[in-house]
Amino acid sequence: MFGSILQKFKDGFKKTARLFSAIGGIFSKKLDAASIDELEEALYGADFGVETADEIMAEIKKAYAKNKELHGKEAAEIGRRVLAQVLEGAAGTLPEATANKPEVIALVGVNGAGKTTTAAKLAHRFSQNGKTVILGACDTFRAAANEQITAWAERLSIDLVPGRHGADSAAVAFDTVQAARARGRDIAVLDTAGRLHTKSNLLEELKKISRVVGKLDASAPHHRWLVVDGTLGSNSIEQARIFHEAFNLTGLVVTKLDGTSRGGALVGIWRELRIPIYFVGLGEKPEDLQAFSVENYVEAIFNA
Ligand SMILES: Nc1nc2c(ncn2[C@@H]2O[C@H](COP(=O)(O)OP(=O)(O)OP(=O)(O)O)[C@@H](O)[C@H]2O)c(=O)[nH]1
Ligand SMILES: [Mg+2]
Repeated sequence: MFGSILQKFKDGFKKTARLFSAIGGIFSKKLDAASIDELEEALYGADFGVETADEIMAEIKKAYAKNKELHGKEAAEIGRRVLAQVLEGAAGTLPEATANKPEVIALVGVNGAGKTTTAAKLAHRFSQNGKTVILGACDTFRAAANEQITAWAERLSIDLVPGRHGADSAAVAFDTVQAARARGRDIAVLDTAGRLHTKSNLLEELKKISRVVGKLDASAPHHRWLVVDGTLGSNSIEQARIFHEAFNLTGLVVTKLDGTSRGGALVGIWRELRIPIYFVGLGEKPEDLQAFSVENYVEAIFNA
């Protein structure tokens, strides 16, 4: 079980992992000054952020100064250890037994981040785990949004409260939570519209969704997760900052980590905002959503 998740992580992070193996197999031979430089460059290039890259390199250089025979494998081990320390506590976990009925999860983020895909993947995952789920098509902004999520819901046999282009997204959110209650569903996942995070009307719309859902259950939406494109580097930190300010985020889902050699930005977000990472997207298929695990992540990155 654990093995296959790790493999999926490794497969998903192929490009990130390849970044390290492509630079001359640093981890498979003795270190030297040149490979230390290469490693440093790779760490910066992968968007871990200067602080984290520096901390990793400082430890590796210290070990190398003490032992000029240091093997790449040992350097990878140091990398894993330092990165795991930086990410300590970063993995969010949902309790097995949900506290609220329904437990409301609102997904927010800029356009194209992967919200709709993630909503479908989450619904699929929860229902595979024996939970009853309902999806709310609260993106009433983009013309084809309702069709997109409806197609997912049909394909995965998930209950959906549809939206309509131009309708009030908060009303759809309200109807979804109400329907979840009436039908005794465990979890309601709200897909929302994406727009540039610099557009305040999006943030206002999200706040309204929150307020309106709060009329049914004062503590809802219980989870306010930012879906962020993991390939965007430091841009994603900026997005996280803005959404967090407006929406008091409780978690992150980092998507598209399968297609990037720069999968390190989540480290910077964690460092700055301390928002736990619940899931990572490692592809476009329903099952390509993995619970985030620090151990798996550092193992996939420092894939010696
Ligand atoms: N490779 C890969 N592609 C992904 C992943 N998650 C989403 N995508 C793709 O990213 C694109 C955008 O995904 P959507 O789910 O439509 O994004 P969105 O945030 O809902 O976009 P808007 O509704 O326009 O705001 C689609 O082509 C998805 O298939 C992932 O983890 N890996
Ligand atoms: Mg969408």
